[in-house]
Amino acid sequence: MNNVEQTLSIIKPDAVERDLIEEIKSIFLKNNFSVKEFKKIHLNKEEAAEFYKVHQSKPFYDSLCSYLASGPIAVMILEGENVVSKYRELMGSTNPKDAKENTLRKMFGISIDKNSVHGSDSIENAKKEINFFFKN
Ligand code: IDP
Ligand code: MG
Repeated sequence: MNNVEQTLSIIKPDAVERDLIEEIKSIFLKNNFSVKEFKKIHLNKEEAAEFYKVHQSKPFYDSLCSYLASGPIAVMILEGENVVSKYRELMGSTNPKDAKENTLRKMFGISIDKNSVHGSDSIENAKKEINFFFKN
């Protein structure tokens, strides 16, 4: 297989709260993404701020970090051919209102902040984000 990549997926608090982990995981498997690592954790605010520090200059940074730390999340390493861009496509637009049919954010997202899933936006950031959650 060519271009086998890994990316980081987070099922955010709004989706964990609605018991959507298994449903979203089954969609990953249908899309031929394999789940290499999986853990459910609850970040504190400082950890969330560290994870999202690329957004520190944005007006919504503080609420974004509070939100990610507001409840348990499910974190996964997904692996597959071109998985970084394929998973971004499967997630859909940041704002669920703009997301296309059959994307995760269209199906499950509530609002731009409670948009159910996170995915790395490049191979380089995928490496950093995987390391953030799964370094040992
Ligand atoms: P992405 O998750 O589609 O990569 P980013 O621009 O990286 O989108 O933003 C990170 C997260 O910050 C988004 O998933 C969303 O939850 C939140 N966010 C982005 N833009 C806004 C906004 O304008 N208001 C509130 N939250 C936002
Ligand atoms: Mg992003």
